[in-house]
Amino acid sequence: MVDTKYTRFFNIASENIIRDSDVFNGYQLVDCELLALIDLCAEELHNSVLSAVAIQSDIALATEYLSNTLRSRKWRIDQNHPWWKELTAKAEQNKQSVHRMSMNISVPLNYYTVFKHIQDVIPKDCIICSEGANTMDIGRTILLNNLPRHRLDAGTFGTMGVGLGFAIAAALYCKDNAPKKRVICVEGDSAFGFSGMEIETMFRYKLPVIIIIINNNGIYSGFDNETFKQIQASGEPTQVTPPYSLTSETHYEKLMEMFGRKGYFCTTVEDIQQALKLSLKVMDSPSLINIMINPQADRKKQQFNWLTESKL
Ligand SMILES: Cc1ncc(C[n+]2csc(CCOP(=O)(O)OP(=O)(O)O)c2C)c(N)n1
Ligand SMILES: [Mg+2]
Repeated sequence: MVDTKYTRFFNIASENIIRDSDVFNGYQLVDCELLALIDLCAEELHNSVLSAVAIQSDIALATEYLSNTLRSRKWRIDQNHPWWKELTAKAEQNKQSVHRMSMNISVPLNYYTVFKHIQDVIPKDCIICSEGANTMDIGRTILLNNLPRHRLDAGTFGTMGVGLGFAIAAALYCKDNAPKKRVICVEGDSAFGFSGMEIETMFRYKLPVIIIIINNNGIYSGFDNETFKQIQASGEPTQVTPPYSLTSETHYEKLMEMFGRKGYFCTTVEDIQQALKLSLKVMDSPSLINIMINPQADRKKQQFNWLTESKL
């Protein structure tokens, strides 16, 4: 049962708004950019695009309510319906293309391969803090959470600079409440730059956060070493260096040496596995794993622009 005190239904004209006829015969509900949004925070409703149905609720309560209601109305999906067939075919296609990319271990690595091999090794109850553009967006789809309140990332407005602070707060929580739980902080190289010196705080408080930098020499993408050098040699650096590109192959892992420890610079899947294995043993300081990927690596092609376009 849904506790109506905590579940508020916005813009549902009547209890009967979701009928199978609405979904299947007209364009009323299907032909909109976002069919339904369920979110705990009222300010998130309609924040991205206008949704046909916006529900402020705990997701567990809302889905339970929806499935009970649909069941009581004996609503069912005809598995041969074109809408359902198209949806399942598309889901399968997506799964296969992600699988194909994540199995490609050729160097320089791509995002999907890196995340798959991180996901394979990290504890399933860890807290994941993450920020970046591609790093955060692709990471959300592969680095999964089984438990609630175990992901802290830059959220709707994508503000960079919050990742290490989040990781420190999460690690302090773990220290007192769940000493065996690990905090994994997955940062794009640009995102890391915003508050990277918080690593000093992690050393000071002996917090065993594992910082993983996904290094593509830039924001969304960058240049390989050679191209970057050529660009810089072509004129005044402030004029010729594109604002989205960062210094190529920066050895962020050397920050660890300021505190007398060693970080890891990884280019292959084996490097990543070894670095993670060793980092998971360290309990008295942060670890830093700097993973070089292909600076031109990109996300899987998106069909809908509204998934990625800026709202500002
Ligand atoms: C405070 C702030 N400044 C600037 C931005 C613009 N911005 C969005 S994502 C991003 C960094 C993305 O690059 P990176 O972290 O390297 O991730 P990548 O996409 O390369 O994987 C920046 C600077 C922002 N979101 N917040
Ligand atoms: Mg980057």
